Amino acid sequence: METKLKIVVFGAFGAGKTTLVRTLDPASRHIEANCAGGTTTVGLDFGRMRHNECTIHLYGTPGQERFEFAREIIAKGMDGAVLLVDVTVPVDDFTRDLAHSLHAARVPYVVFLNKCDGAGADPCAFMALFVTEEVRTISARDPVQCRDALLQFAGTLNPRTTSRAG
Ligand SMILES: Nc1nc2c(ncn2[C@@H]2O[C@H](COP(=O)(O)OP(=O)(O)OP(=O)(O)O)[C@@H](O)[C@H]2O)c(=O)[nH]1
Ligand SMILES: [Mg+2]
Repeated sequence: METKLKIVVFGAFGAGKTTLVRTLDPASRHIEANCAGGTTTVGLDFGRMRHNECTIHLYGTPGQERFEFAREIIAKGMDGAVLLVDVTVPVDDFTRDLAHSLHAARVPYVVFLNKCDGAGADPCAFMALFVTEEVRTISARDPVQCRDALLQFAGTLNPRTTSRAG
C-alpha cells in the first residue's frame, strides 16, 4: 500500500534547511536568491525520499522573518516538522517562536541540532533548551546522519494512504 508524508523543515536564517533538503534528495529543487556570502531561500525547497512504500515530501521554508506568509502556506497540511537549529550561533527569539508555534499547533516535531561538525560546536548546551522535544545532532552535509535522523522521525508519524506513488 502506497503512503505519503509531508514533512516541513523550519529554522532561522542560515540554519541549514536548504542544505538538509539537498542532502536528503540531491534532485531536490530550490527557489533561492543570492545574498552576502551565499544564497538564501526566497520561496521554498522541495525534495522527495522513498522509504519502503512511503513517499516523504520534504519542504524547506525560508528562514528570513519577513517570509512568514510563505511559511504559513508551505506548512498547510503537514504531518510533521523538523526544527533545525544552528549550534554555532546562540539560539535566537525566532527559533524559540517557531518551537512555540509548533507546540501550540500540536504538530509532531523533532529538533535537529545542525552544524555539529563545526569547530567549537557545543550541542550539549542546546539540548537543555529543548528538553520536551526529541532532539538529534546532525550535520546537514552528512547524508547518512540526515537520512537516519529523518527516517527515525518519519517512523513516528502516521502516513496517509495514497492511490499512486506521489
Ligand atoms: N559546517 C556546516 N555548515 C553547514 C551545515 N549545514 C549548512 N551549512 C552551511 O550554512 C550555510 C547556510 O545554509 P543553508 O542551507 O542555505 O541555510 P538555510 O537555513 O536554508 O538558510 P535560509 O534559506 O536563508 O533561511 C551554508 O553556507 C551551508 O553550507 C553543516 O552541517 N555544517
Ligand atoms: Mg534555505
